[in-house]
Amino acid sequence: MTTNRTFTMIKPDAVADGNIGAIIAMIEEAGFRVVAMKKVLLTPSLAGKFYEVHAERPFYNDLCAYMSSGPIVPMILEKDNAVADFRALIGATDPSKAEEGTIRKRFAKSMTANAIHGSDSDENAAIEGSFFFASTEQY
Ligand code: IDP
Ligand code: MG
Repeated sequence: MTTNRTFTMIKPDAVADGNIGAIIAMIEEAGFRVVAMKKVLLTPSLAGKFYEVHAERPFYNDLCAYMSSGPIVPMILEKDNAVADFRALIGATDPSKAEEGTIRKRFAKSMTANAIHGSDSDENAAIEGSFFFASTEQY
């Protein structure tokens, strides 16, 4: 099943660098509507819970430390074909491989500090959105 929603977080490096506005401008210019948004500071334990699927990966501890190192901006976004179109907009995980015109090409600093998250499936978009937002039906 295809839904028209995805979930994203502007990560600590991009927030600290003052790039919230520029990134949201790219997201809106690409045709996404911001359904829900806030700014939060995760504890390492909450970051670990969010990235639990990566718990066995060698970069997991660094990822949890980084994702709790400063505030992030989680958002639920809406657009036709949202999950796939948003993955295309953010670009490759490794910024050295991110395509021209993508958010990570412009803002990511490293494989870990790569500026932004994008859900990889409709199922995960729903799970990740409900991690941060109680209910978005009314938006
Ligand atoms: P994605 O964010 O492009 O979906 P995932 O493989 O789901 O990439 O990894 C989640 C996050 O973990 C990445 O965005 C990045 O911050 C970090 N990460 C992934 N692979 C590596 C790695 O090899 N070294 C360091 N950090 C990594
Ligand atoms: Mg992922």
